[in-house]
Amino acid sequence: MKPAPQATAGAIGPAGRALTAADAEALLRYAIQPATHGREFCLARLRDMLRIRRMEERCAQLYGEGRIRGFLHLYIGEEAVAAGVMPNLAPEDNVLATYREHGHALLRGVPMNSIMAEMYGKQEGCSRGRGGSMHLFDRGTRFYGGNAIVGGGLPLAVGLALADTMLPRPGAVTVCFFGEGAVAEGAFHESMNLASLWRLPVLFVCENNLYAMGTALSRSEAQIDLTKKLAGYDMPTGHVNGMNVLAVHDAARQAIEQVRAQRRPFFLELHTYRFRAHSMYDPELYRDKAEVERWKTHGPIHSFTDKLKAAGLMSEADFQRLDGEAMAEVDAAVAFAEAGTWEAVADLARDVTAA
Ligand SMILES: Cc1ncc(C[n+]2csc(CCOP(=O)(O)OP(=O)(O)O)c2C)c(N)n1
Ligand SMILES: [Mg+2]
Repeated sequence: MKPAPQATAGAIGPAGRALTAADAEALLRYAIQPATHGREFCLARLRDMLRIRRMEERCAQLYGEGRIRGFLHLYIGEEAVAAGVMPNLAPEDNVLATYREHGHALLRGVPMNSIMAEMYGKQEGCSRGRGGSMHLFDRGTRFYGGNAIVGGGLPLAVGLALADTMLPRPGAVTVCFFGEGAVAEGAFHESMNLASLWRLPVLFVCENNLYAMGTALSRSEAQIDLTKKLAGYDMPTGHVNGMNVLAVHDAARQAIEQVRAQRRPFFLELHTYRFRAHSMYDPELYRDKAEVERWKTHGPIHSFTDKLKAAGLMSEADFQRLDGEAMAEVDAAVAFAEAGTWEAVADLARDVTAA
């Protein structure tokens, strides 16, 4: 059978060597063309990113105050990835992500109230307070986690897509977000092989933020052009600037249309960067402050805001309105979580089974 065409929308990125500062600049210069997408669409994407950003900034604050405990991995800096991919999905599609999944859950439609209550460990949370930050889960929106295991979502995505193929649920697509650190896992290679061999409708979205905890990709992988790894699995690939919400959207739309129509997987690599530490316990000794600052100058929210204003599609008043709405939603979610209830001690063994 003739191989599927490769995604070409903004296909740029490093090839087989460490990402240099010049590469990063080239990635980030990829043109944003808001006018072709229209004012309402662009404002909706900005709103999506602001909702994630304001929610997570408050989570960081609440963590410092001891209101949220356990692990907390922030997506700040990477919002354009979830905000670009998610609008392309239909209600019947499945979504999986990692422990850095607050933004994915939110944009998939999990209410901010139930996300915040889950962060607190309250039983009004989407996982009844038993999952916490890393295990957001919501059957209603087909958001199948949240997974603390690196690469853990990949075999689950293959299983969901296999079920959709066998039931069948024609037309349904599974989208699995994961970090570039997962490519070092055996489960990654097993999942890519089976998804391609069995022609399963999965979009694999690799969020390449260049680091897996403190390990730079170029220190752990012989081949850092990740799309090349997929040649071994005969899987079509694309890669695009993950700091540009419109570039992400267009590449994801093309990829999802292809997965939906051809019923075979696609690997989409998005070049992005996290602005915060890996988790709340990370002294960040593995990267220069200057590198972080350089990426911050291309932050997905303010660079998009600047472009929208320059294109005459948005005023400062529009921005303030969107931002104010996001902050009000966060205030309400925190109040909801604070007023939530702890699970009764008598219930603790519920759903626990022993063979
Ligand atoms: C199987 C497994 N090995 C190791 C860990 C410890 N660990 C947690 S996060 C992480 C780094 C993963 O990096 P990446 O996949 O790039 O995602 P990012 O955190 O950058 O979003 C590691 C090694 C784990 N959770 N699971
Ligand atoms: Mg990473």
